[in-house]
Amino acid sequence: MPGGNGTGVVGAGAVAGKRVVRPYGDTTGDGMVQVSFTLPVPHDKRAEGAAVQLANRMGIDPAMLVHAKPMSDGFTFFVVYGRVNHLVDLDQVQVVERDFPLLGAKEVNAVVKQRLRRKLSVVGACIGTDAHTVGIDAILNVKGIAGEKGLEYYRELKVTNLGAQVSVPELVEAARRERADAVLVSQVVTQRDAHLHNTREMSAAFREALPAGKRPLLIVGGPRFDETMTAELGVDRIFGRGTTPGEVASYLVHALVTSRKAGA
Ligand code: B12
Repeated sequence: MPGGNGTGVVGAGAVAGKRVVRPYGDTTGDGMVQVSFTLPVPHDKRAEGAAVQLANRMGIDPAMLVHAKPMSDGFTFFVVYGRVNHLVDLDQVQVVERDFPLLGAKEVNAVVKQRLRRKLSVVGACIGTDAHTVGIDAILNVKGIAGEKGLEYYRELKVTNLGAQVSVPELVEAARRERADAVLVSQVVTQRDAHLHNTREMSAAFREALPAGKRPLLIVGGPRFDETMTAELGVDRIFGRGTTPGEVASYLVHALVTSRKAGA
């Protein structure tokens, strides 16, 4: 790693004993970052000045405008490079770490067969108006992703993939019909926080339709979710970009079989 000193303290300005980092651009700890954004203004000198002013207000000082390109009538795209003085204390960073073991397909099948003694039923869909099915298909369909086969490949999992633009009532109905142990929902479009609204609506509908203990495990995924928001969204787990089917299968086994009594 550039500038790493092996002690966990990286970059100039580090506070003794703390794992503190600042961005690296040309030299260790110089704090240099690059940001890009679009402003709703035609490309001219004033627009470039506005981009620099915005960057300054974001804490980038000095800010160098390195790229400006008209996007369409009345819009300009900018790239700005410059220094920030912010530090990041790695010990204060909150992320969701994987808290379950990663299992292979054979292990997943064996645990489900031996301990659940029936197939584990999974129902998946893209809800709302979202038609981005590539992500949920990557997790559910046999073709999978990143060299891993999807959940349909697992002999002891019964997968029902409802596809795109499924309404919440349709999803709840399918979950009942399939006696779903887990419901997997994908949300890719985040405009106006659609993914958050849709997820809250979905979890509320399941809470209303089924009593606690009869409710399936609720899992949502998509590239722009904050994995720490499970309680706020009323779901059991959130998976972000780069998720693989193996991680999801392992989590299902952990949450539904090994960490609780079968049938509970
Ligand atoms: C392909 C694509 C489309 C295709 C979708 C085809 C299909 N059948 O899916 C088409 C052309 C239909 C499309 C349409 C639109 N799209 Co589009 N699309 C994309 C694109 C290029 C790739 C998305 C993708 O397939 N990624 C690959 C998959 C494998 O990754 P993933 O979804 O992140 O999934 C992984 C993880 O997130 C996770 N995961 C995802 N879901 C789930 C669910 C569970 C349960 C779990 C466990 C894990 C999980 O696991 C997956 C595997 O690792 C993105 C841009 C981009 N590069 O990301 C834009 C993008 C998503 N689209 C966008 C937009 C705006 C649209 C449209 C609104 C455009 C328009 N004006 O018409 C429409 C909306 C259509 C609709 N009603 O939803 C925007 C969204 C912006 C935003 N803030 O929301 C993006 C980001 C492009 C952009 N930069 O503007 N799109």
